[in-house]
Amino acid sequence: MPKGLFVTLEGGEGAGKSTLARILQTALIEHGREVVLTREPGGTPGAEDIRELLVRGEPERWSAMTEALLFYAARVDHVEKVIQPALGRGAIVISDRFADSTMAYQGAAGGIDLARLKALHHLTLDDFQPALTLLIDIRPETGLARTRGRLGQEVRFESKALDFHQRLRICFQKLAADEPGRFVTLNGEEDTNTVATRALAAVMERLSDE
Ligand code: T5A
Repeated sequence: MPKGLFVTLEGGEGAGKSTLARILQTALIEHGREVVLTREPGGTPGAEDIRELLVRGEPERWSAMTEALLFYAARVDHVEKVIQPALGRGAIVISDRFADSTMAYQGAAGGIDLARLKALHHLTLDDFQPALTLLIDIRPETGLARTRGRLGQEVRFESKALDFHQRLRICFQKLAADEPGRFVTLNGEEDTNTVATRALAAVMERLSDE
């Protein structure tokens, strides 16, 4: 049986994570692998309910700490019920966002000390982390322009001021620099095919290492 691989996609609003996740899923299935495509916040019925609380409503509806606790409540359910079982049966799990989003959004951009968020992670999930994180790095102006005019009500985070989005970009870049063994950074300003080709190469390299 192949070994499971946990891959996460991270980046700011409109970076292209969902688009890339679908392309990777198709490509890896063609390589004969079971692929579980999932997302945060969400991925289980209970976590999707928590998502509704988080992504709708006024930008200042919750404090950053309340958000972090809600994200971790959803994350524990997601890890226990979807991610770990899939890894256990040898699947590749691709999650559109995971814990690095909490570090960037609630930490650097939201003002919570990263050490406190790391302690929350450890308390709830021990040292569980992705084997590979693909960071799609993009200027906030480019990403937000892509999502502008989108239909629907899930715009709570997109509605925050530009400096919030700039802080989280810098945080993602720093997280990647701090853990070069886990992160691969992709230039999200490049066209979709180029981003996908680089991403698939990174996943295949990681699979060959396992
Ligand atoms: N959040 C989440 C936290 O605050 N803390 C946390 O711990 C977690 C897990 C989730 C929100 O919750 C916050 C972050 C988020 O604000 P979400 O719906 O998952 O909400 O929001 P996003 O992850 O930002 O999803 P988006 O849909 O906004 O962005 P994507 O998935 O990065 O972008 P995508 O693929 O939908 O693409 C957007 C558009 O750009 C085009 C696509 O066709 C699409 O039209 N596109 C490209 N165009 C040109 N070149 C490319 N390379 C392109 N790639 C995609």
